[in-house]
Amino acid sequence: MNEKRVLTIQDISCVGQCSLTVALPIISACGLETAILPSAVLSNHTGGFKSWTFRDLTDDMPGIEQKWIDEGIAFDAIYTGYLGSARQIDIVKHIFGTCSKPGCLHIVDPAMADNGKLYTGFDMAFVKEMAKLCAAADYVLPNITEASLLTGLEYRESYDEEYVTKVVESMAALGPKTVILTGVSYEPSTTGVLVYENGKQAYYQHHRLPKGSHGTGDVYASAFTGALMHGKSAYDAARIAADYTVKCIENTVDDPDHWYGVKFESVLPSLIRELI
Ligand code: PXL
Repeated sequence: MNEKRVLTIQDISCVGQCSLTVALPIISACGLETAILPSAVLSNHTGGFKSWTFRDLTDDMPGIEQKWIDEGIAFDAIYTGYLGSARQIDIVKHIFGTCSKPGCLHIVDPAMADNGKLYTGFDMAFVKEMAKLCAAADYVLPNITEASLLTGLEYRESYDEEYVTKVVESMAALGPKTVILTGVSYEPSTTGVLVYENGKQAYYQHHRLPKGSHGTGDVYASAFTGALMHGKSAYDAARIAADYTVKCIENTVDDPDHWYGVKFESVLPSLIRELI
């Protein structure tokens, strides 16, 4: 009766273990009804493949939204990831207004950049629009590259706590209730997430594997959403999602052919045990 219904809006990269092919199975495995709104369809993601097809679904979104309004369909949480166009962001904000149940949680992963660079296909006009979506969110989950772009702060590869504090405070000043800054690493063997809420910071540090992996931001945000919808605090959800993401990477690093994503499927039981 009381099962929660989550909507996730992001692209379908048909191959590559990211965005919807990660979010739908992970959130469903957390025992939550999961609806999807694809923002675009790509043959494969843009991070390391030679080329890809890209079908922008912006024009389909208002019609889908209208059907849901007509049917009285609304959600307990809306989680957004990679969006296909700057124009789409306005539509997503509109969906926040029309398809949210009272108390609906709005979780925005501004998936658009990493390692100091925007992903292929994005520009500063998109970043400007994404900052507006972050303002409408309860929870935002940027990495340091995304947060620096969104706030106009200088991007730094190495940094101290003072810089990170400036980053989370500037993100919070955009308007979201809670900031979860991912990939905060002060030394090579560890990394972590910083949760900033009500003016207070809490850092969860964990083991850092030597190899970065594609799609881990999506795995992280999906597990975070699943945990949050089980009533976990932002900090506990951030910790559970971090532990799960580390397990996914550990499960993948020994397989050099599996460079395009992480093998999240076979370690799902560890996430489910934390929640159910
Ligand atoms: O995981 C982020 C992501 C999502 N969707 C597409 C991507 C990427 C990262 O490169 O290319 C299409």
